[in-house]
Amino acid sequence: MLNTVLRAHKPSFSLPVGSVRYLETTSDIVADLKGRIGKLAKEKSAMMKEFKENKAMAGAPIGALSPDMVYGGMRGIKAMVTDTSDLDAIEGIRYRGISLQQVNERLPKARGGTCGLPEGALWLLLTGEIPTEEQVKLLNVELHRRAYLPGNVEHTLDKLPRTMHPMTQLGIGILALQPESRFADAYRMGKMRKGEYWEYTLEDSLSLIAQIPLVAARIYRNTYYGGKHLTSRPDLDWAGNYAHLLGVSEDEKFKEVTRLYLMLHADHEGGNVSAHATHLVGSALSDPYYSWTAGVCGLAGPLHGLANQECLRWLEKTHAALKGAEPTVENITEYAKKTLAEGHVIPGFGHAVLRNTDPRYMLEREFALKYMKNDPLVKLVDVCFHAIPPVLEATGKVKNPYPNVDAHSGVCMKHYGLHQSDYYTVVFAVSRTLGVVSQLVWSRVLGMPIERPKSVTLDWLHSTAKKNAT
Ligand code: AMX
Repeated sequence: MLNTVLRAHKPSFSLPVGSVRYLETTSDIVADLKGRIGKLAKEKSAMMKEFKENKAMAGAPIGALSPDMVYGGMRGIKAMVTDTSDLDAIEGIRYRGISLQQVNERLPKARGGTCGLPEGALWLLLTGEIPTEEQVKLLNVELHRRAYLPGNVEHTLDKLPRTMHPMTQLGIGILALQPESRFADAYRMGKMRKGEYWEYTLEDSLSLIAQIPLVAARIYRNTYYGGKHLTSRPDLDWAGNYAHLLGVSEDEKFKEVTRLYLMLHADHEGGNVSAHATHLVGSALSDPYYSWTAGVCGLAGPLHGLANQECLRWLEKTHAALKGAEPTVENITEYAKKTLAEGHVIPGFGHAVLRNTDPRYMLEREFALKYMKNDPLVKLVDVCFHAIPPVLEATGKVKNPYPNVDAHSGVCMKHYGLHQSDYYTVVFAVSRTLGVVSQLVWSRVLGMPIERPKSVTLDWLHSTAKKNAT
């Protein structure tokens, strides 16, 4: 069924040390994927065409702009088009209009599993369709075929200091893969027409998705297991194989929780730091490897992806402070107040857009209460769920006092032996690769231009606001 050919590639420019191989694919599943993206592209391109032809529509107001939006981190400014997912302040993230709860129910599962497969979520993000079991199976075959790391990339990763933060290692690893980019190669050689940009972006995206679990697992095993690596299992799905490569647990539930985690974190619309950074860099026609490296650097920030490592640390500190006492709403309320009084945020609570409990948190909570309810940290998370929102609400300034997904993820991972919290954001990054590359493909499908917003000086903003204030 599959007709995929690995061939040695002979590029015309000098290459770094190592065996760079390109994948020339004509597999039926990639053709199927491209066909479905193409079908949706017709519908979406018609909308874009209407904007181009109808000046009144293109210039119609869609919202007012005020100085607090400009100096306030661009909150509320509708300034990007991202079709893959949309974040509703109350319902949370929807992949192509479908709530996460529904996505989890409707996506194909691993044998005996209950969690939607993340590669199914990729299909949904790219095509707007829930894939069949057969499509997900073939997509996995395709991803396994692309799952290799050139020798020089392995060498680069293996030589990094063990003390270097895993996110720094990940950024280096993805950048080291950049010479694999078919998009960059085709652009450089002038053999790609504009209408083909998205297909080359898709090729790179699929390869990057196939490669990133290998990079991430290599970083983990180098940093915490003395460089003893495990080999991929082609019988496993994308996330199951990643869990296997990490090698922390033989428990099938660890594979299942990894599938859940990677499915839930796959996409979070376009304005969050890592997605926006990826989109911005991609808008300069930098390839997916360059673009996602930029996003990964953003994900490494403590107010964004790094928050999940901060969360586990905070929970561990709280657990230790209880000195063996059972967590209760009373003692956790006191501890949360102390954290605030010391000038720290409570990690895992609050959100820039959400104004409700994160549905991703609820899905992880459901899993945790089903499979690990006696874990002391799960019990603590449960008490925090009840105790912390009133404490944050009482500050009068926190717009969303409810938990976000990061408040639960670390505990689920730690339960199965993945306890190195410095590594958590890497797991997040593996998952988010699915969303950001889907967004890149669609930016190229829609022919989005280079981003170049106008910045203003503070003097201009101040004097203009003063003049216009009524
Ligand atoms: N603990 C203490 N204070 C908090 C808080 C929290 N969990 N969440 C918000 N606040 C404070 C802010 O620091 C801000 O204080 P300031 O006016 O003195 O600067 C005030 O409440 C208003 O903030 P906001 O409008 O409600 O949130 P925001 O959009 O500015 O920030 C976020 C959102 C997520 C950065 C913030 O809620 C936060 O720091 N939370 C803790 C870290 C965290 O969980 N991050 C993960 C986010 C999800 C992700 O990307 N993975």
